[in-house]
Amino acid sequence: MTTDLEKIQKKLEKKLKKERYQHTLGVMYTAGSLAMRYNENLEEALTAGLLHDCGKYCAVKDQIKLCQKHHIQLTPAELETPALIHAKLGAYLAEKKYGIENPRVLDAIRYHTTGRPHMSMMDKIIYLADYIEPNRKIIPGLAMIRQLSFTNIEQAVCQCANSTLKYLEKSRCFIDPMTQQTYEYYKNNNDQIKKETKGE
Ligand code: DGI
Ligand code: FE
Ligand code: FE
Repeated sequence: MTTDLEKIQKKLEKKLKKERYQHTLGVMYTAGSLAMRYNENLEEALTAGLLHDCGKYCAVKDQIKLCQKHHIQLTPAELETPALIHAKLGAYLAEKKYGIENPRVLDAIRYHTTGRPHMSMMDKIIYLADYIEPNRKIIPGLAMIRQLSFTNIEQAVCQCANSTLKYLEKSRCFIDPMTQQTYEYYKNNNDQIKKETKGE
């Protein structure tokens, strides 16, 4: 591991609660494995995985205060759903406090919770690594998404978005339009690919 990554890791170990830190390491190594599989830059994937939840080092109330202090604009959806704020705040902190300049890494952190249409390979890797890392609680469909992540990343993103949406609907949570758009984009995309391979 490079000294940069080691330094960030030490800092995060101090800032994050034990479980969140364990999850963070799980996401880092899973992102690294996916980067190897899909020929993505390994160092960048490890960095994004390591920092993806750095915005979670404090309570939601303080996350909102930090956003106000640093003029980070929150959408109505984010204000409605505080669980979403750490992604945008995390991208800001990664840049300003951890010295990350690479826009691919910063975007992967920014969109790791909701996803987005037209995700880059780095976005997809972090989005999935967050969902499938080894410490995640086993839920129905997880084994399939874990396997798909390494065999068909487009389909894995679609299934992951679908499963998140179903869970949010069941729990009657407010759904960010971006979460919905991610699912719709990848569902249509995969339907299109299926049609093309069938020769329709
Ligand atoms: O930070 P983590 O716990 O590792 O995971 P995360 O950043 O993917 O997501 C945090 C939570 O946000 C997770 O329970 C799923 C949820 N989430 C994702 N999209 C939406 C959402 N919650 C609501 N209410 N609305 C959304 O659109
Ligand atoms: Fe997160
Ligand atoms: Fe996470």
